[in-house]
Amino acid sequence: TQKKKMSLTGRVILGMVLGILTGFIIRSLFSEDSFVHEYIVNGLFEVGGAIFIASLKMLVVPLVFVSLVCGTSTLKDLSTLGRLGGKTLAFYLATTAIAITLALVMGNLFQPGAGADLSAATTFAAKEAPSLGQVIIGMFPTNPISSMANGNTLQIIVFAILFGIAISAAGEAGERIAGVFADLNEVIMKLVALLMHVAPFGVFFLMAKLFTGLGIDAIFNLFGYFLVLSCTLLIHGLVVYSSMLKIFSGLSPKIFLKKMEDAIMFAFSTASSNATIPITMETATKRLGVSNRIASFTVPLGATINMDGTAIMQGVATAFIAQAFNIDLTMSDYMAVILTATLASIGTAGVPGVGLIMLAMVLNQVGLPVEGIALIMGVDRLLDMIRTAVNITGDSCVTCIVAKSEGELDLTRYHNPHAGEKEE
Ligand code: DAS
Repeated sequence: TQKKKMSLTGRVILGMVLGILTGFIIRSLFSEDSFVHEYIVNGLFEVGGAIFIASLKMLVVPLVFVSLVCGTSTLKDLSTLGRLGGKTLAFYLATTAIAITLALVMGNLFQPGAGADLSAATTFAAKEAPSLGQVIIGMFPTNPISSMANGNTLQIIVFAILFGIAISAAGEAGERIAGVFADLNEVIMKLVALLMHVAPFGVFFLMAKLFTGLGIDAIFNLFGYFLVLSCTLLIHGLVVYSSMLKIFSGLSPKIFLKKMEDAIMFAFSTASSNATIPITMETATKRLGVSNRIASFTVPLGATINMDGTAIMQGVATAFIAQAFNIDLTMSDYMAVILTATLASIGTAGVPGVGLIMLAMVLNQVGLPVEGIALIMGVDRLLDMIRTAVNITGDSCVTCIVAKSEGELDLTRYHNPHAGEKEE
């Protein structure tokens, strides 16, 4: 699967490059009213791209509901794990909110999308974004089925968290339902994986259509996006987590990052937090000395609901797309983005590419053109690998902090550089 995964990465990048080249060739060789523009660009490319975007959006509702119910239903009987659950959730939400705020600051500081002015490239009319008060009130569903029918993901997230908690408190009946949701989760992640296989074609159509209408400068803005996003991910992964470890647990960040190497490489190459769970668990217990009771709760929960790297992508991408389409976001828009992206990153299951699916919801929430996703699709696979490594590093960092605060971290093992190596 390792080779296949890399070839998928290669195929997505190939789709992007061929799409851009095709767009430039058509733009320079054929006039607007030619047959090629009429039937290929506004026909095949438009339809192909629209179908791909629609299939991304199609997954948001089932993916968010099922993966989140799974994540929260792992909270076994709440009373004993109340303190543990509260602490873990508080740290996960705090690190994600820090991540998205950092991303918005960097996105506005370096303005990667400024000057791209792609508003000409699409007819998308930005919706009037709701005020923060409306966003918070609007988070609570009056009818969860209509929330799903209307794709109101914030309401689905709130309902899924409550439903998951009820499952964990419902004894045997809850256990049976939790099993059903675990199987559903498997199936839906398979659906995401299948969709990722057509991503190269979808990216080709989207980029070809987009770059038929655009000049070369839009590409330079893409590099700006890539640079700002990867720098923000590195700052968060290295600086924020190290300071948190130091402040909240007094543990050495150097030892932590050294021992996290394998898990980080695995997350990077698979671009999947879920696939990395066994490695993250192994690292947390055998190498960092966290008790199994803590790690078995915080790691799977983190892989499902703690996505700092993804939230960072959503913050930078939102700023980039707003700049590229010349749409000014107000302060309450940014607050809505922080709230939505923090909650959306909760609903992102840990499989390749789902962060992008959630981005569609964040963009919708603030009335930005979802078509803007086409701009960043091509480089997303690479960035997905980096942000997934950040995601699992955040999960392990909070795992160590919570374990230390519960007196369930074996310090001798933590400081032993060879702990966990080739243990039988
Ligand atoms: N690749 C996802 C993960 O496994 C995150 C994302 O798609 O943003 O964490």
